[in-house]
Amino acid sequence: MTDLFDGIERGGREPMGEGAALLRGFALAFEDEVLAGLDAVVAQAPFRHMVTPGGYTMSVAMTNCGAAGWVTDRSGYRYDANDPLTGRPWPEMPEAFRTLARAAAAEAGYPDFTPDACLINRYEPGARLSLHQDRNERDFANPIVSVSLGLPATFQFGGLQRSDPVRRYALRHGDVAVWGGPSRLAFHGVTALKEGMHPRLGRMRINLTFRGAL
Ligand code: MD3
Ligand code: FE
Repeated sequence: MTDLFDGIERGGREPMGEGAALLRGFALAFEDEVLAGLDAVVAQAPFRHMVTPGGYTMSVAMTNCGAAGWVTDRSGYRYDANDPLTGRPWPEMPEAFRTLARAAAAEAGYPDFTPDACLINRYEPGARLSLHQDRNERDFANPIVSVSLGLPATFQFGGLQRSDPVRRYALRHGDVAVWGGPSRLAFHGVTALKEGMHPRLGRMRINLTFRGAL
């Protein structure tokens, strides 16, 4: 960790919690390759609104790439090697995705991160993700790397109990957050996306979350 300076680390790094770091604009250097990779993935595995075990259809549309993908349906949450829509393996993780995730993790102090799953979330205005923990992965020693693209969102970051107070952060196009150590199991969520138009992505926000799931 670099020195703290008025709560903001040098080099555009902001500490969020122990083991977590927000790398402002880190993905901008990879922008064209990442957007091309996104198009390739979505052509093979389209965005869809999954259903929670409780029977609610999620407002966030999702797809995946990599060896495993996160899915939910009436039977529960899990990682699956196959896309339930097609019955075929999820698309391969684009090289630019893997390179970006590894570079961000290393920058945040996790030099050996090799993601095997990338969950891709698409938010249109009004879509939200309520407060939750990510605990379907086998080994919580791996960090999670999150890349924000398109419209800005308000990210809520709490503690290890749902009732803990949350802090809010604006996540903008190109921001990358890395969550490891004690932050790995923190409750977090995204408030309803505001209306807007992004020059590259239009009326949406895309979030890539890279995980070591297997
Ligand atoms: C903190 N996605 O996919 S990214 C998710 O913006 C998810 O789409 C949000 O929460 C999004 O599960 C937030 C930031 C994030 C992702 C995973 C975390 C923060 C995290 C896991 C542990 C702690
Ligand atoms: Fe999450």
